[in-house]
Amino acid sequence: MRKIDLSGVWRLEGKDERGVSVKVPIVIPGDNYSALIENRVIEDPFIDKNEAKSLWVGRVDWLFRCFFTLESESVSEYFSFIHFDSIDTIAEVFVNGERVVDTRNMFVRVRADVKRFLVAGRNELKVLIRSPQQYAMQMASRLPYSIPHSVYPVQSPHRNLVRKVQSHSGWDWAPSLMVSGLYGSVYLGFVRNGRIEYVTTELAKRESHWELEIKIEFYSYVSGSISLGIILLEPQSFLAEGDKDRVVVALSEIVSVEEGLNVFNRTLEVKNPELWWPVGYGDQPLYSLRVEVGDDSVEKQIGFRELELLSRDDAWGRSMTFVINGRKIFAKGANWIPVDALPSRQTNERYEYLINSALRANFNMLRVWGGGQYERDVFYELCDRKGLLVWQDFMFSCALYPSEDWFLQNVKQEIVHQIKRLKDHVSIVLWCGNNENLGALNWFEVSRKNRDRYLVDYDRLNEGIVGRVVKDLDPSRPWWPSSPSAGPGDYTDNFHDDSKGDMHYWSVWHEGRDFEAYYEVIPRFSSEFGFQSFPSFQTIKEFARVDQWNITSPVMEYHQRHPRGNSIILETMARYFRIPSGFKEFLYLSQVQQALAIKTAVDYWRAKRPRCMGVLYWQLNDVWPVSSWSSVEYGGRWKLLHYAARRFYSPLYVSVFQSGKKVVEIVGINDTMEEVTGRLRIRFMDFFGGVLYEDEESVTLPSEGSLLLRELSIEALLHFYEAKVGGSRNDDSGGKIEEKTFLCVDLLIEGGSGSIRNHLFLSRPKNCEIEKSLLQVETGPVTDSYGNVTSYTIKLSTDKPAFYVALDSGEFPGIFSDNFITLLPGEERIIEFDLDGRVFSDSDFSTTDLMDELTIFHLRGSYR
Ligand code: BMA
Repeated sequence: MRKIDLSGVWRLEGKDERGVSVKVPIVIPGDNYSALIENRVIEDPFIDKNEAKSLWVGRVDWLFRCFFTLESESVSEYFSFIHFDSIDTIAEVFVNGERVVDTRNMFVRVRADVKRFLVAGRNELKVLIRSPQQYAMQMASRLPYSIPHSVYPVQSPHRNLVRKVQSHSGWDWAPSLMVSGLYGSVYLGFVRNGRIEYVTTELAKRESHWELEIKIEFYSYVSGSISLGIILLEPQSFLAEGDKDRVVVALSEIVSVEEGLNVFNRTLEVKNPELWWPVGYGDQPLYSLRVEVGDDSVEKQIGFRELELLSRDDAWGRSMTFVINGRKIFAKGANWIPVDALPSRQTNERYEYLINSALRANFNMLRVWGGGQYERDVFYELCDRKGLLVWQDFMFSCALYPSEDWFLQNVKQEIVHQIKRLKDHVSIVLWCGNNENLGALNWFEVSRKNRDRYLVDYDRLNEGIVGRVVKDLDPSRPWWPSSPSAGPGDYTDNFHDDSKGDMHYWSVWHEGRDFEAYYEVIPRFSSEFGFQSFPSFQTIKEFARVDQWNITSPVMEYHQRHPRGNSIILETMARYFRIPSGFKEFLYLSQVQQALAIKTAVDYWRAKRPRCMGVLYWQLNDVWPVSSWSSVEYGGRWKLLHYAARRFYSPLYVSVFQSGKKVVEIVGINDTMEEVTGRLRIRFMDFFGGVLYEDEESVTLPSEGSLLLRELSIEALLHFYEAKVGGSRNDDSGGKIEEKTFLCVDLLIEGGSGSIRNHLFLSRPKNCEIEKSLLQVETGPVTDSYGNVTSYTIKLSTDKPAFYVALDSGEFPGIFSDNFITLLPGEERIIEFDLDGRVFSDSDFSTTDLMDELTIFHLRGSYR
């Protein structure tokens, strides 16, 4: 197929709310907000309170216009069509003034024949995009009864009536930016006979081979015969350098086609393919499939793997376990929201960075959450290549939705398109109907009063359209009705049920319960739970001026979209910690608190494997600079939670917790496929660094399981203290023993493959009489063979135990090899600072620069 790529600089035209006309250049693919910022019509909405001044952009219509030139041959000798990956959202497309096609859904692909509208020479293309907010209001006024949705501090109304990213309208972590735009590719296609609409595959394992069923949908402009070719190639990674592509199977034939849509089904036999595995379990071989029909072709990457969602009655209720190639996978990861509130800023580099960050923190799964977007191709390609499993929601969230025909028919096109587009991505392991819509039936007065009516609406959409299309088009992939839910056929609200299905356990955040409340539930699969923190000082500096550097300042509160967010952070801090002495310490401690909350849950739930088989916290990333539940800030800085996640998600891990009883449990966790031996070192210490009790023993961690290694009674620990230090447990010289001591547990893996440390306070940190410590820091550069500085080492030591030691590289973006550390006297920690993949020559950046920018926080240093 010949393509004329229409991306590049277009014109954007509109009128602001006062009727003043705006005409600016816009880069396509891209969105109107980004063009208006670029051309200084509006100020960057991520800074200060500028968002409020830009809301008019979503209330007016916008015209996207470009010109292109065609040779007469293209016009006369080919059939031609226009293609848009995504038009956001309510739009009409015109070629040379003639209306070509309409669309009302940014999640469908738009293709339309244009041959009769094109001329040789200069042509004009216009896309008129209506105000999404006005459209939503108009549709709302036509509804027979109200259909509510969750509402956040800055909110565009009736977002549930527009098929656009739901969080564009504002969320409890997102600004309200009702963007319009054209995303992905925009091109004109020229073909001699017809175009391939979709190529999709189904894999089936037979006794001696695999069957690869290929379905080709070909839209033909003519009737006659045409060539059809299919070729499957070995994964690139299997080829030695210089090898030619190795053909696994190929076929080529002449087929006859009728004008209109033609469907061809072909089955290839593949003997002993190399299996695709999630990260940590094996490799990710991808076979290339190429299909050619006439002069059009499609190429995709195929992975061979078996997939099952084990949902079986058992002693605890009903399981929810992903099984891949026969292996039960403990899923670890987080929820994924869009990379940026402004689509123009969703660059491939940022996808790659975030996915690498997930992998570096030992994730094996991401949940593409239903209030965001079906992700861009690059996302799924990276997940396929790197072995990151994807839980894929359909894009409905925290709302009730209409079940009228105009809406259902629109949604149906979307679901059909997205399944055909995505189903061959081997990383996707689940289709999930929506986020929290089942639960939302209980959120609104109207639906509580008339649950029947709204439940019928819910079911018509969710099972009648979404679920049915999944079962028709992708029968071998598991269908999960909603997150959370107890599973197919169950319409109960699963928020508080840990016996079956997936669970969103929000009691610690939304209900203000203690972190220990996590010990009250053992979800079968925890798909959401979270705790907020502030972003780093560096990120705050990018949106708030110096007079706003206070957590209750107007700008700081503006960049917090949970109505009680900052209060919850503060109130929790007062329960667990001593109030920090300054603004930066506040930010630091909020991140410690967040990491501790999530770690409490993960330490416990991982220890409960196989009852619990998945943990995905809320949320990996941010769409703008904001105080939120993310572990990676807008801009890419890792919060302390992300460093904590790297440790608490590591395949070999030691959990330490006191779940209510007067006993500390030490549990070894091994997610790998091999038994592992190591040494367990337990130290019961005081805050001067004195060891009150010490024990070291060999341990064996069985593969793919968890094992209780030791139980230590608090009573016994108190005796050790009394025996060593003297005095009684309630002496009047100052507090209880629990407030003067802590436990430090190290798991040293045999064969030098590292160690894991965990520590436990026996009382809340604010009660602990932690001694002031003096931390020593030395830095030095690490160079590559060309003398370029690629990273830095930071040597840390202390004279007294130091907790939650956190390095902050200030202006320099980068990732530390370790952070959020428990440091004991007498030991030295060498930490590498990786400049985020960038190579700096000595002149750009030096040890002194790093020393100047480096700040070290630790718990005792955060208060006087
Ligand atoms: C969950 C999510 C989001 C929300 C988050 C924090 O329920 O599904 O809707 O942002 O809680 O409140």
